[in-house]
Amino acid sequence: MASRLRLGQPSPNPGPSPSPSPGEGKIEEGEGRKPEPRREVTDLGGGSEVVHIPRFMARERAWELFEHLDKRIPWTRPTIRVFGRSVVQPRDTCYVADKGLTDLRYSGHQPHAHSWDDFPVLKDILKEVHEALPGSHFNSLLLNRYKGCSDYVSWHADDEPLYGPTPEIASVTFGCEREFLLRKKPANTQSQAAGESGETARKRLKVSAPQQHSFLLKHGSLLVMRGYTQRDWQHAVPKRARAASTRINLTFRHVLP
Ligand SMILES: O=C(O)CCC(=O)C(=O)O
Repeated sequence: MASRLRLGQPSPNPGPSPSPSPGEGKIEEGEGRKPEPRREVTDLGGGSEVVHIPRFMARERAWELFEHLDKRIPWTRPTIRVFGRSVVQPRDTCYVADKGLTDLRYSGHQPHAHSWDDFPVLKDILKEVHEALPGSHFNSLLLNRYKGCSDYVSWHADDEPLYGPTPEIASVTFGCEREFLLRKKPANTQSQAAGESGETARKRLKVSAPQQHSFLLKHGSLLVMRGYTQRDWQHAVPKRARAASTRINLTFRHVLP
């Protein structure tokens, strides 16, 4: 199908503009502006927070973007190191970043940093994300493509030092909806370092199972992790038998200068 994407066109649903002052937030009928999409804020405690905007982007525009990204992004499926073994990463990926930033490296893999200038569409989406999240300044983007139910991302935190202690990570979903899980990092990391599993440590210490949250990330949604979420929590997109079609996910991040 030919892409009907009109580059540089403003979104029909551009999201909220910079923070309203007190009393300014209410949208009056007849003003000709669309109401801001609903935001669900989950306080995870301890200075960690998740903001979920299920209808961040209008459906039709999100499908146009899906088609475009699916075809035009130079997706690769790299080999990474997990627990000392080389494995093919269970999803496609691509990385885009400002010039001159510290290189990203994860699981023994250093992705090539493409230029934003090669992908005007990604610049448009970045602009919309910045408008929805006043004060944010994302300068890099990790894209993921899950080609079906067997593609996934396992439990991890984006706690690399290049993102700093309290990174804000904004994640936009296109296509097949998938479950996104968050679980509290095990309290006793020392016993794990000593070779004891989290489960064994929990039993020995009579600690209950970690707190967990689940979000259904739908087509056109935005999910933001903030504060100490990367320090104190892990996240995952598990395999799901019913998630048969492709999902594309864009995670915008700020690499420290
Ligand atoms: O696909 C997602 O929603 C999450 C991706 C993710 O966890 C990551 O890129 O670190």
